[in-house]
Amino acid sequence: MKTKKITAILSLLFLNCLGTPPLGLDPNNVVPSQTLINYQQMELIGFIHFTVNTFTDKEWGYGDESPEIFNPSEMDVEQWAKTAKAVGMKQLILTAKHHDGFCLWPSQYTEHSVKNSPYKNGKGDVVGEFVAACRKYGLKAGLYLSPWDRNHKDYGTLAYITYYKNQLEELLTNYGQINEIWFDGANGGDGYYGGANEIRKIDRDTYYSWKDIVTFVKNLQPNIKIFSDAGPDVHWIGNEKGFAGFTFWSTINPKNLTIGASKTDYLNTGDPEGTRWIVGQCDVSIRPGWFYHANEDSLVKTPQQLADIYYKSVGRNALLLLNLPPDKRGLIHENDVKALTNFKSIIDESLESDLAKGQKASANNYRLNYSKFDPKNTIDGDPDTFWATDDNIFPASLEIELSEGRTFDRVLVQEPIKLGQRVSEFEIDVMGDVNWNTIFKGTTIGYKRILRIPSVNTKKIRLRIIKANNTVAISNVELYKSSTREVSQ
Ligand code: FUL
Repeated sequence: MKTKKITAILSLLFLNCLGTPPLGLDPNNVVPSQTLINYQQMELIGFIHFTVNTFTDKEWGYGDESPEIFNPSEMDVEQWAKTAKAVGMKQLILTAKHHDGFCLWPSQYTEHSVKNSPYKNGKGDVVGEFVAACRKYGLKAGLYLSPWDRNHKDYGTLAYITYYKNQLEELLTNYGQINEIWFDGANGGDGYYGGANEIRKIDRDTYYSWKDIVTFVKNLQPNIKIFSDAGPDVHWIGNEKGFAGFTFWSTINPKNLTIGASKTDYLNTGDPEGTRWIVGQCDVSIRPGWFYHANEDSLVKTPQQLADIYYKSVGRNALLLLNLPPDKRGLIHENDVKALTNFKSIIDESLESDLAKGQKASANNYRLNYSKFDPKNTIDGDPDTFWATDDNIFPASLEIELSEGRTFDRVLVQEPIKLGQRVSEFEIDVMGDVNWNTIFKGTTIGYKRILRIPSVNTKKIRLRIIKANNTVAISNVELYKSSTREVSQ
């Protein structure tokens, strides 16, 4: 023990002499910006799909709809924000324009918009009302502007790109701060196109000049997060079921990505060799369709299904973007609200009381034996403090001893991602009568990993990190007993 202390003091002096920050731990080469860390911390966000499709009962409008049909009877944008807030969402993203080209704001560049609808006698601006409601309820606002436009006569030519940029400029200058812009990958095909009624194909790699559009957007809103299946800030998870891969890296290689044509498997797992930090986002609708259809009122996902999706997205180091499509009244339907309320109670009950907090934590090693890296930091409830080992300690083993035997079936683990994502293989053991039993074998952790394990009663649990791409650092370990209303997976 004495020698350990002396070594620690000598190392401290040595580091200080070198001028290295005392007791530092070097970050990985690829780390997220603070803006992306803040973004990831939102965890749960919502999507609002609402347009002419809501009134025509379609998923993809052809682009020939009359604006006259856009006529919500009890429109209440604040109900969307209140519903999102109540379930714990931190942001909403609205389809300002879907593939049909109909604009929910009175764009000066087209007649295909709310300004020619009966809604508020053409004086309405759903984007403006939406942004105001988000602000009022403390939510960030995001906008979806479909690159594909089945209404516009120039779609497929350069003139349309100018139109698209003009629309981006309207949206990103007239409504204050927009936290996210969503570029969908669906592109080109048949449409109205100003009456041409034909098929138009575009070259996904070159048509939009995405690089220019990204620069254009960032010039208008430097803090905005750009979503697409190629990032550059947030990327699609590769499916519309809301599931990130069992292994999921927040790092990825942009060279392997093309907006509208990235490989879905690659998006679903990320890339341990990735050269850029791009946050993963899992989009899924609470109903089978993205838009409201009365015949899907009985097909709203159950609270248990939503909880499963939550564990496979937020619980796998990604964000969950859950779609809540308003109906013809302009309201999120009662069935959806009910499912959301119950989903929230289930998650709250399941992750309510952390059995590890304030118990005893020890490790086979901690960096320089210095308190900044003490294993206790994993159970202090503070996500900014962490346990770290000396270099090249594998397995790194963290043990939590509970004051009495406790039953739990959820283990939440976090890495301090400001240092990068490191862990690629870990195991969870619990102490049986005499021996440790391995109850879970995992791969990645990242910002947050929530493991669903068979219910176990024990006094001791151990997290063993077997492989990582750098020195092990873990910020948080929490233990929970799930709600009886949750179906264990
Ligand atoms: C897809 C679109 O085609 C759907 O209509 C929906 O907007 C979904 C979120 O993205 O690619």
